[in-house]
Amino acid sequence: MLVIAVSVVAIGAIYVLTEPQPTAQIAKPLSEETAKQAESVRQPAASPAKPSQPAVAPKTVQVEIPADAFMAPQGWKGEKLFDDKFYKPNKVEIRVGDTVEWTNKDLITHTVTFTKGATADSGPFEQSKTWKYTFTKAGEYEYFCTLHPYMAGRVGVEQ
Ligand SMILES: [Cu+2]
Repeated sequence: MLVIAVSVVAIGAIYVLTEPQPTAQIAKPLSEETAKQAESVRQPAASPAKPSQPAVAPKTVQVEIPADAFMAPQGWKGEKLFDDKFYKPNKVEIRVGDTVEWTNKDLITHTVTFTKGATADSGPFEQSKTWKYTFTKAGEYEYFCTLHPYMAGRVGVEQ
């Protein structure tokens, strides 16, 4: 009697262990089919977008306001001077979505104030402080320092 009871329990245990297997086997081909479908949906959408918009991660470009940038050039007649002495590099070429970060390495406070392409204005920022701006539209940008109006720089933004 005990032997029969043990074997009934054992058979029951085997049945419980083996019972879920058919379900797992049915599930596997289904998920493969779903993966194939997802792939075929993904492919046509990805290929037309590729040639016109290469995936380039947005970057941040550094521009420095060098030491002694505040010094007015001799014989200055009031014009804007696009020169590495003031903003270095003086012309930056970037893409839409990129950011330019200016760092003031001069002893004196300066500004980055746009006169063309944007209306952004850093306001005065001190030595070793930074200011950054993200360009969301293509175009030619110009900026200067309101405190030292000979200081000028450019940013070219491509699509
Ligand atoms: Cu300045």
